Amino acid sequence: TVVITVGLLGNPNVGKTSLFNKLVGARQYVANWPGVTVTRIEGATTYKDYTLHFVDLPGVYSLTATSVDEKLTRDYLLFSPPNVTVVVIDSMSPEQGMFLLLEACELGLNVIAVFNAIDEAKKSGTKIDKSSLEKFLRAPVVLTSAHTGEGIEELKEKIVESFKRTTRPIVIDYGKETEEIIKEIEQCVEETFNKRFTAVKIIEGDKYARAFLKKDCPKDILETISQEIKTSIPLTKYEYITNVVQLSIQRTGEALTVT
Ligand code: GDP
Ligand code: K
Ligand code: MG
Repeated sequence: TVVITVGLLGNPNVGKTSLFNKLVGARQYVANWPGVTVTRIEGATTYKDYTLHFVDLPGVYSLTATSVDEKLTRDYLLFSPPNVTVVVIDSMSPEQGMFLLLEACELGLNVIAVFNAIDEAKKSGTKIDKSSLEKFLRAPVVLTSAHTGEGIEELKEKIVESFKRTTRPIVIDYGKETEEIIKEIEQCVEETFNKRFTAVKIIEGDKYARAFLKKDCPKDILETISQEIKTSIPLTKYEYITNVVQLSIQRTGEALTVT
């Protein structure tokens, strides 16, 4: 059969492992990430003519690598990208997860957005407009519950569909001044998976991304990056997300009081 590799990406505590267990059942095993003692959990399930091979990735908040866990997840996505990346988002507080989703789309990964804990969202009166989210995020959206099993079969189907489709990175416009610096830095970056993504990460202060700067680039190039430019990048992403949430997710007063 054809094997489709699937990475489960998401913030900590959003239900990645619960979904993973629901998807693969007992067909799972534990390995280690190369060179470190962090466990790596993998497992497989059969769907139609395909074997879906899942990797439960360490939880992260962004694709900027500042810790070992973050670097493991990020390097896996950069250097051995899965065929499909499922970004798991908490339906009850989706903003932080959508931030990660947007970064995965910028990197150019083949992404599916999963809004999990839909059982809780329904109970609290939160209404999620799936087709509106799909329009703004330009990725398939599946609403799931790892507790009730809702959406699990649909997710498998969407994984196969995504596998058959090619994707292109989302390009966010960071504004004139920031875009000029991104272009300058891009000139100084070695040929990578996605030079623009690397340049953006360098501007954001990612020390691992800086390793991709060419040896002959002007020494003072990093000094031209002001704090304002640096912080404008995540701010622009959050502005975009706030707008999408406002247009696609309706939270009742009751939902807002849930902690
Ligand atoms: P991970 O850190 O992303 O792997 O998250 P876990 O799978 O460990 O889940 C974190 C917590 O959320 C656990 O207490 C789960 O029982 C709970 N949880 C996960 N998925 C769901 C869901 O779909 N609905 C509800 N109500 N709770 C969930
Ligand atoms: K939770
Ligand atoms: Mg987990």
